[in-house]
Amino acid sequence: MPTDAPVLQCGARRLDLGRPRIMGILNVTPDSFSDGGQYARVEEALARARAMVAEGADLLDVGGESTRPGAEPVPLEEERRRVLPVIEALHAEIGVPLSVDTMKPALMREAVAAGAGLLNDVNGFRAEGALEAAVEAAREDGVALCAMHMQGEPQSMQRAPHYDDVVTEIAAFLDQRVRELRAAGVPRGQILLDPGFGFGKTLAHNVALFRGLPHLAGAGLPLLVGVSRKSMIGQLLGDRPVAERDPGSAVAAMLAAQAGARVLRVHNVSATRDALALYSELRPDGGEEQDNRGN
Ligand code: HH2
Repeated sequence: MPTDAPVLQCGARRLDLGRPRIMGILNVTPDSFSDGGQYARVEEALARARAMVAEGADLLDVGGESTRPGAEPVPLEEERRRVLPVIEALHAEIGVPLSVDTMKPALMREAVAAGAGLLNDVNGFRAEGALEAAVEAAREDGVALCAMHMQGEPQSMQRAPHYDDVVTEIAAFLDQRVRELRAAGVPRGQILLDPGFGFGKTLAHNVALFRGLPHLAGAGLPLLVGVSRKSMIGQLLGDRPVAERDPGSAVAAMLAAQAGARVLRVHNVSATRDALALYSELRPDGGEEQDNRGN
C-alpha cells in the first residue's frame, strides 16, 4: 500500500521509500538473543556492516543494549562505549543511513553527533527527556525518528501482556506518538512507525498485529517491521531454534512488505533481499515498484 512519505530524511542522508528497504541489524552487545557477542569489537562490527551493505542493506541499525525479554538495562556509559566508536567509524566509511537503537536521551544526542541519521527507540521516546532529545535532533539535524510500540519494559514485558484489541490499541498509540512529534515540529517525512513485534505481546497478539499491518500502513506514515528471528517465527514453525529461523524470517519480511511495510529490520540481509526481489518480480499486479535486485 503506498504511503504519502516516499522519502525518509535521515540527517544528511536520504532513504527512498518507493520500494521496501532493508535495515541490517548490527548488535554490538554481548547478549542479544540471536547474535550476541559476535560483533562486540569495532573491527568485527565494521566487517559485519560492510558485508550487510554488500548484500543489499539500505540502512544499518546499531544497538548496544539488548531488549530481548528479561534483558537487564545497560548503564549509559557502557552503551556509549559500545555504540559510539562503531557509528563514528561507519559514518566515515559507509554511505547508507545509520540508525541508533537506544532508549537513552543522552546517547541519542551523542549518536547524532557521531553520524547517526535515524533514532530508533523501542520505547517510543517515552523515557524522561527522550522526546525532547529526539525532537531537537530532528529539527536541528534533520534526523528521522522511529517510534515503536512496547507494552511494559523488556525486563517484564512478556509476563502477562494484555490487549482488548491489539490492532486498534497499537494504531491509537502510534497515532498519539505522531501527534506529539508533529506538535513539537517534527516533519512527517522524518517519522517512521513500528508496531513492535514481540514487545509485550503473546504469539496471538503478534499474529493479529501482523494480519493488521495493512490497516496500520493505511494511516499513511511509513512502517518499520522487525520480526527477524523472533520467537513468533520459531513458535509458528513448531519451536524452531533461533539458528534455524532465517528462511521463515525472510518469508515474513516479504509478507510484511506485501502488507505495506516500507522498512524491514533483519539479521539475514541476503535472504531478505532475495525474498523481496522475488516478490517484486512475481507479484500478481506486475509490480509497480522498482526492482530489488541491485542496491
Ligand atoms: N527489535 C529488537 C530491537 N530493536 N527496533 C525496532 N524498531 N523494531 C524492532 O522490532 C526491534 C528493534 C529486538 O531484536 P534484536 O535487536 O535482534 O535483539 P536484542 O534486542 O536482543 O538485541
